[in-house]
Amino acid sequence: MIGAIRRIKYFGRNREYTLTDGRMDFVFQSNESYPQGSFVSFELSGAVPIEIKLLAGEEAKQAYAKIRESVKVKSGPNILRDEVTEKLWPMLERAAAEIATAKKIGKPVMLRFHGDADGICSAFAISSVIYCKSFQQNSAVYSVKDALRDIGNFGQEAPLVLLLDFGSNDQSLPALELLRAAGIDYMIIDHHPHGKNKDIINPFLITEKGSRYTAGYLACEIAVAAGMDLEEAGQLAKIACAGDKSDILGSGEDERKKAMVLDFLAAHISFGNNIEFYRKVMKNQELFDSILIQARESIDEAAAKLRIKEVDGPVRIIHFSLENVISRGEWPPSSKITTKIFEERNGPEPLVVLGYNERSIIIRLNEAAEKKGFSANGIAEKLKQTMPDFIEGGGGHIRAGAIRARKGFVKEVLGEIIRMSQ
Ligand SMILES: [Mn+2]
Repeated sequence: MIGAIRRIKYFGRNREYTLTDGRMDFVFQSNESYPQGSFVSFELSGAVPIEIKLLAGEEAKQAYAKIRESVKVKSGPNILRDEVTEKLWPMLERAAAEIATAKKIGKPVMLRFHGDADGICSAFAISSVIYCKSFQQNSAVYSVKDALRDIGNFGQEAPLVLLLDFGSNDQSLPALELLRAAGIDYMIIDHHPHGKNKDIINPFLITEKGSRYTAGYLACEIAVAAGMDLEEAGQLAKIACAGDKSDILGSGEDERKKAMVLDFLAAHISFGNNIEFYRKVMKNQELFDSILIQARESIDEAAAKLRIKEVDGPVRIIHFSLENVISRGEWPPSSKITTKIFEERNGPEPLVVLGYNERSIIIRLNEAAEKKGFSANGIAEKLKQTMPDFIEGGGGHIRAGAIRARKGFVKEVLGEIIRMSQ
């Protein structure tokens, strides 16, 4: 027969193994070493092994496929049904089946989640259906260094590595190739524009407006299919969407507060296995409230220090340097301060708000400006064409986006945006 080693208990030098063939469990004892999550062909007489053989390569793959067939997941999508999520569903369902299978066979799972509210919600969702090790990732790239660490962390066991809310870009490819070479499966659940890699779970494979379907939302759909409570997942997905300013689930003030607290925590705790701490904070009302107050106060304080300039025209432009009020990677981030000023100044007249630091310009604009034909991603695209030497990247949505300029050229780019808007 064929099965997977799903659990190991140690008794002195002896071990008790639990095997599953997908339908039934078998228990046997042995002092031989079989890694958790590995596949074996076996013959038992009661609890006594007659023959156990570790399977590798093609045989292991077949054994995996056979067990996966026996795994059932809930059909969906359950949290949000629209044209995009219907098309995404086969991908999400496959992901749920992989996770449910990993759980069934005791395959170790490792999460790397992006260090913001959306990334944290993704990790909350997945870790609610399967035990995982989890690490916060503050870079948008899965680096060779990360991959080597992950390969090193699991000796004989081949884990499933999940990258949440990052990793679709081409810069992550060399590291992913290393994982493959080491026989480690990975899954990328992301909603950032992707490069050559199509072996990802990413709404950009379906639509150009993919970023609205945040990683946290996707992870919640997957988790529901793999057994997470639907109501709980629906709430979590709303926080993820609030964090990334997506309106697909109609997130409200309560979710925005929670997202703000998660963003604040992630900015202060740079990386490590802190998902349980984040969970604790969310359940401790007193701690939560005081963090929320601090998070908001520090944004207000930073906003009060700005020297704001205005340019009147068909759209009013408000711009300010963030350089003296932020420090890179720390709270409050440029985006939150710019949003704060935008919210203070927003009204019925067309308005574009530009907050800039050394390398980037954050853009926020209102509905009236949108009606006049302005869009943050449109401005970014235009600049990429008109001043390619000055621009490193940029994009976003209609009403919110950012542009990365080459060092020393931010002022020129800012000037060009103002000219464009006159
Ligand atoms: Mn995100």
